Amino acid sequence: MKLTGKIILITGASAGIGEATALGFAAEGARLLLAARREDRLAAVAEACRAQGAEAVHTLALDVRSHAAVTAAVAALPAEWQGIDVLVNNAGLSRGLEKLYTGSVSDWEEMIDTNVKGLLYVTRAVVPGMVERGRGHVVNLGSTAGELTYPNGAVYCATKAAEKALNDGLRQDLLGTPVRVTSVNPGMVETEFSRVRFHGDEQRAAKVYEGLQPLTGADVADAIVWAVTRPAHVNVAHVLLTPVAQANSLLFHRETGSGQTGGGGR
Ligand code: NDP
Ligand code: 8X3
Repeated sequence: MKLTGKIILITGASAGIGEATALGFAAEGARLLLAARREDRLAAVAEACRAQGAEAVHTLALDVRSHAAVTAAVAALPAEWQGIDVLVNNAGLSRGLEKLYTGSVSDWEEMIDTNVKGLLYVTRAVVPGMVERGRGHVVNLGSTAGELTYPNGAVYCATKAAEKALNDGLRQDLLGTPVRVTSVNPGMVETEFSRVRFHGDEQRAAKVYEGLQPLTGADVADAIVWAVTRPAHVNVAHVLLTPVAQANSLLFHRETGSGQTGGGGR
């Protein structure tokens, strides 16, 4: 599928995987709707996307945790931006790495509100239009964390297990329409993810990637653009990609030692 002129909405486009995905689609000549909370960062990504070849870019300052804000933002899109062809549900985060029985309730709420409810709100606002127009593709960001729970990460893992269920359910519910649904499930990707998880503790974040070569946002963006550019009759259901030094969400090989288990180093 060619992407020239296609409208792609990416949530969480101000950093990391979302930013790289925006640049990946920009290089294909798409029209980009970039959403996140940090407007200054969105403006910089928009500029880079224009330079990369995007046909047009429109930014949306949006907190996906607010159902009212999501609904209003999608309804208020200028007419020329209403016909969204591809939705990338990428906005998400982890907070904390703690035992479930002593974890922070506000961290849990932030993860569930963003990763599960935010994904639902944006999907609910955008997908009916795709069905009406008879075209569309939803790409959801899952994770190795949704396939196998790791110690101290149960709530984040649960949000990604929910993403897997929602991805599969949406694909079933859209059967009989031409709208496609894909889950892209990366292992460790070095972005702002761990800094956010550890509430800005840079040293702790850097330790997560010590001794192995993690994925980059661009590696994940490649998989997303690939899934979206398959012929219209092909639905890529799941893509699982990890660094070579990661077997699953529990098992890594770090150059400083042999294989580690138990989520060590996160
Ligand atoms: P980053 O922290 O680098 O980027 C997260 C993006 O999400 C930012 O653009 C942030 O923008 C946005 N975001 C967070 N909360 C909200 C919100 N309430 N409303 C709108 N936007 C929001 O992390 P990644 O790029 O690594 O993560 C992107 C997705 O990939 C997440 O769903 C994550 O779970 C998933 N993932 C990440 C992996 C990794 O190892 N990094 C591996 C597997 C999956 P802003 O703060 O400006 O709102
Ligand atoms: C992010 C990957 O393993 O750091 O989903 O949780 S992990």
